[in-house]
Amino acid sequence: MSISITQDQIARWMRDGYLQVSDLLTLEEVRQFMDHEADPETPKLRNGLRTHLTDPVWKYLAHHPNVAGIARQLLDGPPRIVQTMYLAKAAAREGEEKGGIGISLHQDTHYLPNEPNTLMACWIAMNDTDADNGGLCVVPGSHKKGLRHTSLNTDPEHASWETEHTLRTRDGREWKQTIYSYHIDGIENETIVKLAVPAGSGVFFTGMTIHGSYANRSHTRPRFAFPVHYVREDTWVLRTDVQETTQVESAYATS
Ligand SMILES: O=C(O)CCC(=O)C(=O)O
Repeated sequence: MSISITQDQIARWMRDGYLQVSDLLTLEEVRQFMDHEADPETPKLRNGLRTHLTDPVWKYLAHHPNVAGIARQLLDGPPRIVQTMYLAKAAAREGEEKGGIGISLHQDTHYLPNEPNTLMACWIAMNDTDADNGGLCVVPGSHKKGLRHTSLNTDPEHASWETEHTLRTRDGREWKQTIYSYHIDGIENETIVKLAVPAGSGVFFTGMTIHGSYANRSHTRPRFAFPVHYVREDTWVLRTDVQETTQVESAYATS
């Protein structure tokens, strides 16, 4: 029997732009994923942001009825999988202040333009995560204030990158665009909520919700997370590398 969310949870999602849900995965499912990642054969199954097409364990998570089923409820329609990622952040080494660095506070719609904008994520904790080990941060209500102005991140607290992508509209217009590590200026510290998300629990957030993370400052605890990004089936994703989305096979368990 898969988990489904209540009207009250849907109202909170609409108000806050995110929703934390407990026990999406059992601890056994979390353990199976972590064992799989530790297997030296697993990297052969990698396929960039589309590893859910080539790795059966990633596929299982992206189609998981608790994850994709709740995405279906929140999107009010069938979800399609856009991308999957595994974000592992090492603990700080002895004598060092920080381990794995964070991802600057951003809105995913900047990274994954899509029309109509139905982009959402489910960020699943694969161990106990919180402010100390570089857990997920969100700015509640930020999804209601439009796409924010961005600059290139230069803070060593957060990763920095620039990648050129091809974008294509539904009617075939095509252009190149540099996608970079977006930094949103002017976010007030007190509006940032640092979430504590235990292993197997997850956070759903919209493509417009400002979120990100800071460096891992724990000297004993790494941080592991598996985000899956979905759009509703009527949506066109502009980036050609992830334009071909995947129909969810098991989401219908909750409908
Ligand atoms: O886990 C993190 O550090 C940030 C995750 C994130 O930005 C995302 O899943 O879109």
